[in-house]
Amino acid sequence: MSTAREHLPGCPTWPEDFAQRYREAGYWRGETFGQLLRDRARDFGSRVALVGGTHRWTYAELDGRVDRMASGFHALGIRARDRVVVQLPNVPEFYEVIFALFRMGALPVFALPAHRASEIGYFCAFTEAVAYVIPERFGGFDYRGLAEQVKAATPTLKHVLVLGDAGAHTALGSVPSEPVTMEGPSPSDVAFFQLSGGSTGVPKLIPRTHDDYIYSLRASVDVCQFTSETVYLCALPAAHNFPMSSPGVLGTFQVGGTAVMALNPSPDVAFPLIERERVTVTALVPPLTMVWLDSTLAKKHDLSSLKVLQVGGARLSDEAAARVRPTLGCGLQQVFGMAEGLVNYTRLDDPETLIVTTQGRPMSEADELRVVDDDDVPVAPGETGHLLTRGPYTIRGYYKAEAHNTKAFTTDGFYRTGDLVRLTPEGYLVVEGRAKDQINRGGDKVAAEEVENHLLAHPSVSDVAVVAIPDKFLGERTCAVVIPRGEAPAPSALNAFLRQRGLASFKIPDRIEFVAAFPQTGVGKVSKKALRDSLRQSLSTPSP
Ligand code: OOB
Repeated sequence: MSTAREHLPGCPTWPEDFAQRYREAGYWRGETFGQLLRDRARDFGSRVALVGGTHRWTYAELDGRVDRMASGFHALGIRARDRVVVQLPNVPEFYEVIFALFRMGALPVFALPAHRASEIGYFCAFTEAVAYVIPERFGGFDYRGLAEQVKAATPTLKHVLVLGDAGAHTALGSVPSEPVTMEGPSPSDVAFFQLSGGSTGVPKLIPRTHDDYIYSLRASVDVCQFTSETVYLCALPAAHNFPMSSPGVLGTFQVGGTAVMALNPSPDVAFPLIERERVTVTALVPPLTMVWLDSTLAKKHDLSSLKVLQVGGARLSDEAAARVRPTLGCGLQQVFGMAEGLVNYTRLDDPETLIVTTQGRPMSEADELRVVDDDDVPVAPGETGHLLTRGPYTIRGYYKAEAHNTKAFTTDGFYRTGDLVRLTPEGYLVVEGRAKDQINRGGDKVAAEEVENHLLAHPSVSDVAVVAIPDKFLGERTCAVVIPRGEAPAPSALNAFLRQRGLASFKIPDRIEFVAAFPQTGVGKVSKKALRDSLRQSLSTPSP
C-alpha cells in the first residue's frame, strides 16, 4: 500500500489526493468526537441525552462526566493512542467511557458482550491493550473471571475496570477525578476499532477516524431525518456499528436527540420503554423483527410514537418487510451496512415496493460502487455480481493486516465486501447472497475459518468444514461437517470443547455432521457449495 499515509502504525488511511478531495467537498470537516459532545452540551445542555437504568443524563451532565472519566483514565496512566478493550452492555456508562477515551485520543476496541476468552484474549494481545472495561456480570455471565484469565495472559494489560462490584479489579466508579486539560486527538486520527464480521481465522480490526465516522453520522442523520426531537431506542448491542452510527446513538447525539438504552431487545423490555419514553425510531436485525411482529405484547403497549423501524445486518425477507407497517403501525427502513464503512438505506419517502424489496442505496453521493464478476469486470446492469466500494467513510485497510489487505481491497482502494448484489433500475441494491466464507446468523457474523481452526485442535477431528444451513428464523445457522479421526466424537463433546476454548456462544455450531470425505472442486479444494447443497437436501428429507 504505497500511497497510504500511516498514522497509528498499522492503520492504512486514504491517499492524500482523496483526503484532500474529501476535505474540499466538505465531507471531512476537521471535527473530533470530544469536541462534538462539547458543542452539543453548549447547544442542548439541559436536554436529555441518555436514558438507561436509573440514569437520565442531560448533555451537560454527560459532557461533565466524560471530562471527569477522561481525567481519571489519565491519572491511571492511559494515554493518547493507547488501546482499551470496551465490553459493556447497553448502559449509559458505555458512552461515558468511550467519549472519555475519544476526548483523550485513546482508542476503544469495541467488543461485544457475547465475546469470551478466545476473542477478548486476541483483541487484548493483538492491540496491546492497556485496559479492559467490563460489567461485573451480564446475561448470567461473570466477566471478572474472564478478565482475570485475559489479564494473566496479556502483559500489556494493566487495568481491568469493572462497572459494579469490582472484586479484585478496579471499580469504574472510582476512576473519575477532577478535570484536567488534555490535548485532544487530531480529526484525521483513528478514533476507535470496530470489529469485522470476518471470514478469516481471527477477527479483523477496523480503524475508523474521527473525520470519516463523524461524516457518516452527518450523512446518516440527514437521510434518516433525525432531529433534536428524535428519541432513539438502542436495542441491539451498543458496540455494533448499526446501533452506534446508522444513525444510532452517536447520530442521535449529533443532532441533540435522546437515546434510550434497552438492556435486552425483547418486546417485554423494549415495548414498555417505547411507551414510557415516546421512542420515535429503533433498529433491529431480521430475527428480532419477526419476534416483534409476532408478539402479542404489541397490542398491550402504546407504540404509537414509533415512526420508523430500521432493519439490517442480514437479509430481511420481502414477506416480513411487508408486515411491518400493518402490524406495528410504523414505517420500515432497510439498512444494508458494514462496519468497514458503506451504509445503504431505503429512504423514508420511497415507494413501499422499494422499501419492501430492496436494501436501499448508498447514503452518500461520494460512495463509489462497482458490481463485478470474478475477474473484477463490471457485470451488465441488473446482473448479480460482487459488490466493491470506496468512499469518504469506507476504510482502506484493516489494522496490522498487510497481507490480508492485498486480498480484501483492490489496488485502487475499493473494499471487497464479499456480498453478491444486484442493482435495480432505480439504483437500489438487492443483496442476493455472499461470496465470503462467513455465516450470517441473523446478523451475528461467524467466520467459518475461525470455528474450523478451533475444531481442528480437537484430537478426534481430522478435517472440518463449517457451512451455513438455511433456517426459517435466523436465515442461516452454522453446521460443522467433520471428518473424524477414528471413532466420531459426540457432537456435545465437540461443542463443550469449543466453549472451553472460550469461543463466543453464537459461534458454537448449531449442528455437527460426520462424513468420510468432502466433495471437492475441480482443483481438489473442499467444495463448500456442494457441501451446502447436499446438506440442504439431506436436512429437508425427513429422517425415516
Ligand atoms: C452490519 O455490519 P457488519 O459489519 O456486522 O456486517 C456487514 C455484513 C455485510 O457485508 C452483509 O454481508 C451483511 O452484513 N448485511 C446484510 C444487510 N446488512 C448487513 N445483508 C443483507 N441485508 C442487509 N440489510 O451488519 C451493519 C452495519 C451498519 C448498519 C447495518 C448493518
